[in-house]
Amino acid sequence: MTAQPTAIHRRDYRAPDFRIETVELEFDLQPEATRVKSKLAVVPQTPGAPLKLDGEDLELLSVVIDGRKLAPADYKVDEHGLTIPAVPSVPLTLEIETKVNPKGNTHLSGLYQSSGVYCTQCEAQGFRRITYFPDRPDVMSIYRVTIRADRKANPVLLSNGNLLEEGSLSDGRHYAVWHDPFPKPCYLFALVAGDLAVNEDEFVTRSGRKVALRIFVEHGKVPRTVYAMDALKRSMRWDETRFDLEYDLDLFNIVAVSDFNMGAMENKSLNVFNDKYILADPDTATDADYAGIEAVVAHEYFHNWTGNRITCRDWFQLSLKEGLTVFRDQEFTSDMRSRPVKRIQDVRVLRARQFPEDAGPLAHPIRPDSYIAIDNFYTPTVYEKGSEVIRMIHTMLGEAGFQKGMRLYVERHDGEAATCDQFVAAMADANTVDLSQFQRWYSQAGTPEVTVEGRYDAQSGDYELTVTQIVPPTPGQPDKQPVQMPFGIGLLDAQGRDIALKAEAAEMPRPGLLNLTAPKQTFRFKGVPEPKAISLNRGFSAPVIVKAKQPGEAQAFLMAHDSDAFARWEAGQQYATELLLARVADPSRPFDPAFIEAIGQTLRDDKLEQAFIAEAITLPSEDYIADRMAVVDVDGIHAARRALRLEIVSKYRKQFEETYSRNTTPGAYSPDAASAGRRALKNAALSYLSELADEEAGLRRLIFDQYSKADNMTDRAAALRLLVDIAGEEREAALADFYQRFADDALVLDKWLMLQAISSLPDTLDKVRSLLKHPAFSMQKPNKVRSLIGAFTANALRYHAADGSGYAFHADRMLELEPINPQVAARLLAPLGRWRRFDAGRQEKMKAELRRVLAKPNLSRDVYEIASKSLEN
Ligand code: 0A1
Ligand code: ZN
Repeated sequence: MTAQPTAIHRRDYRAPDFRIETVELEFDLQPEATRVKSKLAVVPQTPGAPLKLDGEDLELLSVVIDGRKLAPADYKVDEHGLTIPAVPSVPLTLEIETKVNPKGNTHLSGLYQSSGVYCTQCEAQGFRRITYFPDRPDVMSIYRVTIRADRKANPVLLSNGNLLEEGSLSDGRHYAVWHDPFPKPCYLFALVAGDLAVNEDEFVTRSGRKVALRIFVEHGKVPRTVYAMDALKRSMRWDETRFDLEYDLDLFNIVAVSDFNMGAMENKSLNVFNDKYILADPDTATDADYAGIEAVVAHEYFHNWTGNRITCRDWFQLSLKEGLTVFRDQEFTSDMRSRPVKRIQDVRVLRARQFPEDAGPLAHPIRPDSYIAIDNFYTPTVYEKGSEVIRMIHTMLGEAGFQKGMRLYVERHDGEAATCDQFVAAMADANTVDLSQFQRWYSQAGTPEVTVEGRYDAQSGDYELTVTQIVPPTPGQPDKQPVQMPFGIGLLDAQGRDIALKAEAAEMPRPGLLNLTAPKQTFRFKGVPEPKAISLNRGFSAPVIVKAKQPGEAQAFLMAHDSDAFARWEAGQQYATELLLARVADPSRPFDPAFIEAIGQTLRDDKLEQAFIAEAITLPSEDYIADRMAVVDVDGIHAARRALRLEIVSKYRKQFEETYSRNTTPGAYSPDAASAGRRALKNAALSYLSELADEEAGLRRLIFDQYSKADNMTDRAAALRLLVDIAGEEREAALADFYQRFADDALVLDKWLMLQAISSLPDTLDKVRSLLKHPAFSMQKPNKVRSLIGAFTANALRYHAADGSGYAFHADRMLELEPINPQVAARLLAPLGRWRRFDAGRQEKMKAELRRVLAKPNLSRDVYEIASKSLEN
């Protein structure tokens, strides 16, 4: 039995004992035996401290200090690294040679090959899989990198910074030398070598710097990089105008690869992307894919300032760069597209991914206190809740105040490795405000619950609002303190207009924005007309769960009249949730006609944008309903949601048909937001109509026709999404056709795998099982694993089959994947940890599978952490 992995604690942070001023790397690339020479200018900071370097899966060839080769007795090597006990306490030169195997590297961390292309992934701790080094983000160095490789197989040789030199070598090899003038932590190092095609463009910064832009992809894929290039240029301009941040080098490179553990990576001037977030054309990418590309290209570009120029002191500060950069990419999308629709979509994602995490065994604050494997903390909490926390600061300070804070943050910390506290301090100092209570958002996990009660006194005309908050206990944090939050509200009069509200500035710093700080607060609004309805958490100003009782009538009124678009959507979601929960509890209970009526009104309202209507008529997901139940009733939820959809479509069939044809506009596909909104609405209408398709051959034909005649992937995939739930010849014909059409397009086949895995049909697990053997699937490729196995675990109805077959299948696959790619296995294991939410029978089965995973000998730190915490908490 190997020792159990131990946790690293935030409180144990100590400044590094050694600085590394410069790093000179030389790579002699060979698929299975790459030699890496590293020459470090080491400056000791703590006299007498041993020199400890991280290293993993390396073959050490030699160690030289100041020109003297060390004997094996002079150092110690184990599976975690290299220690040199006695080093001079003056600056020294350390030279290390190692050998690595890129081709055999299935972890996709460090230096690996993806379809024959050499590439690296060093965040968070991949650099130690390339050479021995103090692998921590507060060690920042200037890098000079020489790459030597076979010219024919690898005409393109890239690393960070500027190209200094290139030329030929003997034996058909060539070389390139790169130099990055900006000091950086080793997690931002990158190297790419291979045979790639390129899309070249140019951007002129506002101060006149010409930047060469290049996107490298597989041969034949250049036409699919047009949208990504456009998104990159818009991102660069936007960061100048909105954040006053300009690009700082003469070139910016992006490389897209097919095998990648995450979405993309912000390595300095050499971003590496998962193909999924670069490649798009109308035939192969959906509107959602285009939006994802725009957001991720922007996100990685924005990291150049928030992440690279100012990086993290230690990995506990991850949200310093990620929460802030997500906030920035969300704002970018909001400025490019529809702000309310973007907000709705972000809140959907937060509720679908982050709220469950915050309510489960893996709950952690946006700045965690401990971890076993840092790779497990690239979470919805650190990213999406992290962004919500930044957004609250933005809401409280306003755009001008927030930008003042950003300027001070950059002025103070450019070129440094900073902390979350320092970010908040810059915001507070620049605006002379006290954010000390607000900082609890960084240390407390759990989603706060805010309860609101209103009372109107007809005599005095006073409206009294009592607001209480509790932050629920989470693993390791039984007692919580109240947090400060900006809470948007509005009272609507009988005509649906906002009633003007006055209160003290400390209570309501801006009209309609309450400053919540205490467990219980009462706000009084004097001399107002009796409100017809109250609008709460407008704009989703705080990432909380709101509990308020309003009659269905008031909710329907908000659905029709709220001046805040987000709250208008939210009223419909909350109303639907109540009705669905009641229906699950009592399957004979009818749905409120007022809700159905309000949906009809929304559908008819031609002042609303199409994308908004599509969101507003889409019922909350099965998972969202499940999160509101003490014990999840998977089948009951599925049945209730279908029943409500059926009732809606039965009443408004004609309107849905009209909506469908009105928004089916001929003409060339364009990915812009307005066109995408029309397609979203049309496909939402088709989705409602599909509820009748089991019975009506005509509707099945309509869906099949959309599938087969579509001139773009959005419409084709939307139709296929509906067909996979409808047993019959159309389903089989469409799936077969889709495979035929896209048999040699890996990215598109991911959709084919995913759609079969999320089907609600009873034989889904059997299908998924047989797809494991299909040539379109591979356990070595994260995109494939996520599309088939990850998607299946998100299929609540089939994954949670009462006999436990879904759980056993899941655990089996994770045990297979774990030795190949522990990072991805750990991420995909999380659904088993939700066992507390289910009935006793399912609980036992889920726990048994977790125990089976945990019992595997030599389990990776990554999987060990998720499995053990899932069982303990
Ligand atoms: N920093 C990247 C995400 C990323 C994180 C970890 C990775 O490997 C374990 C790869 C990428 C981002 O935020 O885009
Ligand atoms: Zn990021």
